[in-house]
Amino acid sequence: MEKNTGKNNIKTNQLEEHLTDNIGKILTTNDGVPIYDNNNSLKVGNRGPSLQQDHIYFDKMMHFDRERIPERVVHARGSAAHGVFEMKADISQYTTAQFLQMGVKTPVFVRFSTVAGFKGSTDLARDVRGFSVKFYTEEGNYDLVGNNIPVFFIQDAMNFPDLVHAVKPEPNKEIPQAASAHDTFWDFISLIPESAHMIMWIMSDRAIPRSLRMMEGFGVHSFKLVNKEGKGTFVKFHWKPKLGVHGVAWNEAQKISGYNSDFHREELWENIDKANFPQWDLGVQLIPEEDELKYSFDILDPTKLVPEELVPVTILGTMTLNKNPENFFAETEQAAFDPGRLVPGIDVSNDPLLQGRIFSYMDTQNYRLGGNFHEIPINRSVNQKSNNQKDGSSRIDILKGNVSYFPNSQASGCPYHAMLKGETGFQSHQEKINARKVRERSDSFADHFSQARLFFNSQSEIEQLHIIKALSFELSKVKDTKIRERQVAILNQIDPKLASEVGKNLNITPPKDLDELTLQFARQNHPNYPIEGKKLEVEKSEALSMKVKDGEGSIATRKVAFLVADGVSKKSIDALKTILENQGAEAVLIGEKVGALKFEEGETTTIKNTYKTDASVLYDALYTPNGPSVDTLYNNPDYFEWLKDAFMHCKAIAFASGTEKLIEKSDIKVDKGIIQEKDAKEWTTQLIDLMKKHRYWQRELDMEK
Ligand code: HDE
Repeated sequence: MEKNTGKNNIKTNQLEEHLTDNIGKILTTNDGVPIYDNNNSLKVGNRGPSLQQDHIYFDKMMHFDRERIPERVVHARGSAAHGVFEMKADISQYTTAQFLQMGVKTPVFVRFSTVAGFKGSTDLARDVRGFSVKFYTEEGNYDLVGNNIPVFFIQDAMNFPDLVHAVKPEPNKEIPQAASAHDTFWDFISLIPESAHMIMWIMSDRAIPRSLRMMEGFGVHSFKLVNKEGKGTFVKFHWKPKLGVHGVAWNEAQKISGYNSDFHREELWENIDKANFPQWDLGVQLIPEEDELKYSFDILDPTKLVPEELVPVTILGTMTLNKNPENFFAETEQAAFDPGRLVPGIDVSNDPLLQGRIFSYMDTQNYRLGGNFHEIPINRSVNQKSNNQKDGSSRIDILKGNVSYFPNSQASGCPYHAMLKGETGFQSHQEKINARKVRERSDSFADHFSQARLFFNSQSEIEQLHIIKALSFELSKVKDTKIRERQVAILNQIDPKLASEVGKNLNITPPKDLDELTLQFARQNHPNYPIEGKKLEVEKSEALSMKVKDGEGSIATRKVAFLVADGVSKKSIDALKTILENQGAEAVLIGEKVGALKFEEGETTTIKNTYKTDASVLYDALYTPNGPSVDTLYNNPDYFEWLKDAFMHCKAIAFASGTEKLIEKSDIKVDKGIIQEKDAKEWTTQLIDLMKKHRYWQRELDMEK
């Protein structure tokens, strides 16, 4: 077998061999024939009909007519980047996987996505985010196709097409786009109580991330690591972002969708471009095979997580995204992820959702990209493939010789399989199974509410409030009152306070028991439903909350809007700008118009962003410097709109001395999130500390009272 050399080194990306540009080149047809005139089709006379013999026109137009491939049914909207994963721990006792050995650096391609929306939909939809990582390992490609939420809606792949049909735009009118707040979604969810845990996550701020760079990632299912003795260990994969986990406010998300529906995509691109390379630590929870049945939940059930208090996360290494794609279509659109792309040393568990995924992804890629999709540069393994396949649509590699079968003698028995020469290759974990063939669901999957409750109990006060508000928003948009009631009955099984708060907003008194229809559905899987679950080992789990602990957090890559107008004091700007920049944050001047801005001191600078082109929802904090600009801003209604939104979204808002009349005229109420230079010498430190906590959420709690 031809193997790549240079173990432990990042290999030349396969893409580079295929990169081209057109600088200095003549325009040609796809067959390389130079084109004389690229403006005019061939006609009979310069006003006459066009001719069918115009092969130059056909060459161009036929390609254009085929420039779209089917978009992914789910996860259609995505953005991606290249990077590297570096292993910094020794887990050789658990796995033989080459890329998981200490010190190995492996190139990766990572695609983030929303699930429900079409390819052109907004980034800020309330939705799960896909977090797919393709590791180009020396033993072939390994894909960890995960999400930013550690559990899933359903337990068996059989229900997946129905879940997706329910959340997608309703099929009669194709409305609403990229939204779960509609009847068919909640109809399905309210009949499937196993979705309760996932629903809590999706209604939390995890589903409206501040940035793709500020999300956790999870493999969701239990997988297996396999060592050289063939022993398996269950494993759950986690990605922990170095920038922390943060969300935006729901009202803010809706506004960002209007101001910049590419918000996440753009800021991922820009940060990589500016060398602010996002990083995640890869962590694992390892569960010995002997402990498979030890817990109150079934580790094969994808609607359950393993609390970190029970099995801590061990950090293995770090992934850095350091290069933007050169071409969206060739790379991001044609990237084919598949949880069945496994390498020796990693195997699947029997999670019925994962088992179903193994089929679906390959099938999808064959349909979307054709039977030789693995030859497309972004999908190629860095370990040369060598097998007997030669044919199929859009075949690129040309295999020499007359042999396309195994075993053969004509090609000296090549390619041979590993066992023939005692080499290593992929071997499935040899699990022993002795059971009947059935279409059934294990009763160990029947506890639908304990972990939903664990999640709710583990949230801070503001996070709980956001879940209540999100559920109230979504269910208010549902027109069928029966669906609303069915769902509130489910919420009541999770937590009576949650159900009564949501109920109040919907004018519903929470029903004590689950609805008959919900029970009917659950009993199809578990005839004795409801089944008393085992007591959960923990009542709270700190890792489930996004709350930033005191003394932690970072403001790196955060954007602070400096609200200015002609005459602003440069000194007042510089008082904060350098301090922010030293912490890795960015100061952006927002002016009344693009072009030159005059400072009080006489110099000028260039304004690129204005009160009208941007909005406060696109920034993490605001600052108003002083100078004669204050009088201009006093009469600018857009300025006050910026303040109002930032205040509503619980952002830190700072004011230089001499800007007090602006605060007085505004709608904002001075609280601990409003930082005034006149109040304290260390006002800049106060601002930074507040920004590290991401938001001054107490403001929202106070407004509720
Ligand atoms: Fe997927 N999923 N999925 N999914 N999924 C797809 O594959 C599917 C599930 C996830 O960036 C599709 O290439 C089934 C869980 C991500 O290109 C499709 C089931 C998790 C991506 C598909 C699930 C995911 C996909 C659509 C239930 C988290 C984006 C296009 C059995 C662990 C990959 C494609 C990318 C994409 C099927 C459930 C994550 C249709 C049948 C659970 C991140 O094949």
